[in-house]
Amino acid sequence: MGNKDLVLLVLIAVCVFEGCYCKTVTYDHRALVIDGKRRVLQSGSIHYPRSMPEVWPEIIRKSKEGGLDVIETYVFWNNHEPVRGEYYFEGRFDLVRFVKTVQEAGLLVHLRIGPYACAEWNYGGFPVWLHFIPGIQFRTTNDLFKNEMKRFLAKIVSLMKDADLFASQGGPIILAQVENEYGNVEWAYGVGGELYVKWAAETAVSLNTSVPWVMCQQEDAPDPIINTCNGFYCDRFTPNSPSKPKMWTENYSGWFLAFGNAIPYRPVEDLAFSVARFFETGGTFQNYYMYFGGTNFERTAGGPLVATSYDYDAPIDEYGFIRQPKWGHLRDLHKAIKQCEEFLISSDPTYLQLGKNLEAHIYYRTSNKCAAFLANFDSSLDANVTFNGNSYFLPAWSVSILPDCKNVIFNTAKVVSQRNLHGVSFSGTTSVNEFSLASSAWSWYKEEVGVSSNHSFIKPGLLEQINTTKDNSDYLWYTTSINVKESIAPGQEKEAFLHIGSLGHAALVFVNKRLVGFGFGNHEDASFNLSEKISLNQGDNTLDILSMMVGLQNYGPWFDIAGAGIYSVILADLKKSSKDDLSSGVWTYQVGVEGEYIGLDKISLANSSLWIQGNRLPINRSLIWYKVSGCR
Ligand SMILES: *[C@@H]1O[C@H](CO)[C@@H](O)[C@H](O)[C@H]1NC(C)=O
Ligand SMILES: *[C@@H]1O[C@H](CO)[C@@H](O)[C@H](O)[C@H]1NC(C)=O
Ligand SMILES: *[C@@H]1O[C@H](CO)[C@@H](O)[C@H](O)[C@H]1NC(C)=O
Ligand SMILES: *[C@@H]1O[C@H](CO)[C@@H](O)[C@H](O)[C@H]1NC(C)=O
Ligand SMILES: *[C@@H]1O[C@H](CO)[C@@H](O)[C@H](O)[C@H]1NC(C)=O
Ligand SMILES: *[C@@H]1O[C@H](CO)[C@@H](O)[C@H](O)[C@H]1NC(C)=O
Ligand SMILES: *[C@@H]1O[C@H](CO)[C@@H](O)[C@H](O)[C@H]1NC(C)=O
Ligand SMILES: CC(=O)N[C@H]1CO[C@H](CO)[C@@H](O)[C@@H]1O
Repeated sequence: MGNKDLVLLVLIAVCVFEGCYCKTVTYDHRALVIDGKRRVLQSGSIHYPRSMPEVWPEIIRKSKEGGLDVIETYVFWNNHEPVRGEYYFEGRFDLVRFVKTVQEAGLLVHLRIGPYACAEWNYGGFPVWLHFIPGIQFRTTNDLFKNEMKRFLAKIVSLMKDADLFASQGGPIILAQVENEYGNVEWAYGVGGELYVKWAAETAVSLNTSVPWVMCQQEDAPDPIINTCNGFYCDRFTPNSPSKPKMWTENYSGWFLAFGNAIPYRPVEDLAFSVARFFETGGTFQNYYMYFGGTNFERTAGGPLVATSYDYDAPIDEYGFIRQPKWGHLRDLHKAIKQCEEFLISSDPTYLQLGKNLEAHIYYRTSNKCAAFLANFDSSLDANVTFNGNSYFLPAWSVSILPDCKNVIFNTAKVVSQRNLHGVSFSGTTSVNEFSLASSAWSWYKEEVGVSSNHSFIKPGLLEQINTTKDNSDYLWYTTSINVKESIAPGQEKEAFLHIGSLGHAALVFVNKRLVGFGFGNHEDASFNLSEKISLNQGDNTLDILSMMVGLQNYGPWFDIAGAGIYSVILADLKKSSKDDLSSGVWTYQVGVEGEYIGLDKISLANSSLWIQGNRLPINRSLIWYKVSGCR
């Protein structure tokens, strides 16, 4: 009796002294190894600035109930350091609070520090001031860039260390990422790119986080960095060393929405199939991109033309509601895989061919105790297979999970999870989230066409848009005048063609303050040409072009210098077949539109009389701001 008390006392003392949650995180060829034990982990992406801190606990709780073990997030450099050396970690950008919220829910964290994020986020998460450091080249072996990147990596690592958030400190962070999908673009950076990968790996390791680092989509990730797979399917992926586990860091639950594209949808049967196949073929860590997508608030959406909704057809929808049957079917899948965990971590899978496009993978704990995955990867033919002396029906494109090599507890194609949770029937985008769109609810403000003398400046030639706006606004006015010298009979107009070339993303063209054209690119290629027949008066005519960006480009080789805005304006005379290149003429510019200078987007002006209200909304004029507020 007395002895037992003593033992208990000693144990408690050790816990208090060392911290009960101290964790070591390493890896071997099968899995991440946490406190000496291999783990099978389900992870999901939730980006903290895409929702409010007030709702983080609820979203994380729903993720845990959905069977996740790990929450993954990027870190968003541009918002954390809006001015060089001035850091911001408040509100939606309170990274420490987010990581602690995950910890309080009892989940783990994969922190993708980058600092390149991509993420359909403005400029891929790079601060725009970086672009204006003379001589800088992003994501290659350029000292100016490397110094800034290293400084930010170190800043985030020390922020996490100071709050005791790494696993070794008793915190939830078990994994960190440096760079992001660089392997997809490395070819464009030549030898500089290869050296940069080595440098990024060494720099990350030198920060001594005590957790493993990963590089996703990076075949040449140097040891000890784990190279991981991103994609719709990752079952055929193998890491670049037999000492590294097979990990999937971006499994697309759907896709992001871009203006002009269809609303993305990925059936849960296919998503579940891809996940089950991954664990069947040796995977032990998988992350849904996204598990909760949320909203691109303010001007955080990337470009070109990424929408403000980042719903992603994810298991938790943009508003934090569970999306069925996706959430429930995946929860059931996670439970089934969890039941196989002890088998999955005990051995490599044994492969068995069961027929054409039919196979089994078996995980043995002992010679007669096993778990099995049976797969039919034929996209249209159902099948019956015989396994272990029993017959099983396998629908096309499906995996069955047998935690005892005998009983099927889950098949990816059989969705039994309820269709909705609230007793409200809805499909796709949810009706519960709609608010009144009655025209009487709206108010508006009419924007003047063209520059105002208060904010304009004059320059020869056409200016590149990002260099000019420094991303302080999506809008740039390009204004010039066209002088028609020849005499035109009274009441007549001269007809001409206006050819405009733009790097993107959209433009409205006005001649003598009247709208004559609208051009736009798309998410894949933001550039476009616009040709319009226009009518001119004798003497001076005004030409006003409102060039618009929708998010700074966030992806692709050298995306940071792709540029935007108008680069060519040519006036072609219909009769004389002569051309007048206005590109090198004198232009008047204005960064931003009047409504932005007034502050129409500010909540403080929500009830201002600047906003006009009435039953008849102006619907056919060129430049109108509209405002509505509502509650669900
Ligand atoms: C934009 O500015 C950067 C940095 O000042 C410069 O290197 C680049 O050439 C400019 N690009 C254009 C298209 O003017
Ligand atoms: C690395 O960090 C751990 C704790 O996180 C600490 O114990 C160790 O001394 C550090 N090593 C170096 C070389 O800084
Ligand atoms: C599978 O077996 C069941 C029961 O014997 C039978 O009804 C079904 O037609 C078979 N399906 C296929 C695709 O062979
Ligand atoms: C322009 O400046 C004048 C004088 O300072 C001011 O009265 C006017 O409101 C300004 N207009 C805009 C659009 O800012
Ligand atoms: C626009 O026109 C130029 C010159 O004719 C051409 O080189 C370019 O490919 C065109 N761009 C698009 C997006 O059509
Ligand atoms: C605007 O008016 C509404 C309704 O009267 C009120 O609830 C809200 O607080 C006001 N907003 C501001 C910024 O004054
Ligand atoms: C908008 O204006 C154009 C040109 O003035 C006209 O052809 C069109 O019918 C109008 N549309 C609506 C919905 O009023
Ligand atoms: C690795 C991989 O499969 N990447 C795919 C991710 O999704 C995009 C969009 O469909 C594909 O183009 C990539 O090939």
